[in-house]
Amino acid sequence: MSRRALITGITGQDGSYLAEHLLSLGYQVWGLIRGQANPRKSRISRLVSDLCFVNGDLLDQGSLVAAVDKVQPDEVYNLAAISFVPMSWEQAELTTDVNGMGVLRTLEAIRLVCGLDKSRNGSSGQIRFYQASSSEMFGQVVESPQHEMTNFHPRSPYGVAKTYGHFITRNYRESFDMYGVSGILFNHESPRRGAEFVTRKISLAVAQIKLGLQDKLYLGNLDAVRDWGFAGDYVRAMHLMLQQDEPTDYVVGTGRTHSVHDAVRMAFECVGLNWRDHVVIDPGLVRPAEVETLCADPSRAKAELGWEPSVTFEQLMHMMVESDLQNVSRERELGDLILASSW
Ligand code: NDP
Ligand code: GDR
Repeated sequence: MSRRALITGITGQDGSYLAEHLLSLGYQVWGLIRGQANPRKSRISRLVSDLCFVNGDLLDQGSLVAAVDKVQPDEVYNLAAISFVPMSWEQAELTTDVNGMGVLRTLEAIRLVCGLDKSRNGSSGQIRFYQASSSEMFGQVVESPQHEMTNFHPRSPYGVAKTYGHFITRNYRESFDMYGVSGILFNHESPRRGAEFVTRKISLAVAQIKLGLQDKLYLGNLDAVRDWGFAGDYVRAMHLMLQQDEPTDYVVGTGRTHSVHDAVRMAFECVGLNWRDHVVIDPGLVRPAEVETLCADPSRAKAELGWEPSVTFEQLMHMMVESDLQNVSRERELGDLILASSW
């Protein structure tokens, strides 16, 4: 019988890539869907006939118990979150509830369902749990590059809530002998990235500017430095983490850094334009507490999982600009332009 995976956050960037990856490995893939007519279900429309769906919300404990009980998964990937950092200052309580308490609720749902089902006794009957932890937990860095033992100093309500999710996953592993791991993933992007995040905001604006639909791109801190990779590579690491004999946490990133400034320059170069003619700094887009620089040390993931990234940052920006040129051209023909982010 094929293995069964339950993915929360399946309509997000990572959920869509992970679903594709697990389907390609022969898994039966279930996605947790919330709301009545989820608008983002279109992101996985090409997969809909291959997927199964179950209703649930990370804010609702009962719905999670019912979902886990119905699906009886071998593996649960908790990718659901409010994932845009600036939003977490505007809706701090909601962010804490979804990104922090939501992890606890998912762990409790697994514990309850496993506890009720006597056939799940022993490690072979365990439901394995993956938590989407984040490099934002490092925040104001005390050492570089950052590895699994680096101390956390989160700089946003998002980072603080993710840190709770990280530690409660570790605590359930230690307290109840659950198979739970956290992937501390650094920024990863793709043509499916939400339009608020800086790489996609840039690639979309470059396409609109190239096609004469926009002239200026407003950005915040161009000096911020990140370790950016390709989302398709990172979901492979998530799956590998759950296949290890012993559960432990892993840092996943490329070990290479670029600034927002580099991203802007590369994206405009892709279409033969000079970024200086179009980019405007908007102080309103600078964050209340910025994470200035992050760089991964993925040595453990490379050594123990055999994981390697396959896409360079240059290739990633190129891929995103090409994709948005096609998207914007198509939308222009349909008279239905993709809305630029106001963030
Ligand atoms: P997205 O923002 O693209 O997707 C977030 C998903 O969470 C959506 O499917 C959304 O569903 C779902 N969601 C939000 N609130 C709830 C809720 N209350 N109940 C159930 N589902 C909910 O994020 P990514 O795919 O980029 O990221 C996946 C995870 O990885 C997130 O947890 C993020 O914080 C974390 N992460 C991401 C990194 C990155 O660089 N991408 C790096 C490190 C960590 P809906 O369609 O209903 O809104
Ligand atoms: P981040 O990603 O906050 O690192 O979180 P984002 O792309 O939003 O910001 C990266 C850096 O770019 C700077 N920046 C801008 N960012 C945005 N969005 N818009 C701008 O106009 C702009 N100008 C400069 C930011 O200040 C920041 O320094 C992402 C999310 O996916 C999280 O969920 C995840 O946990 C982390 O990556 C790892």
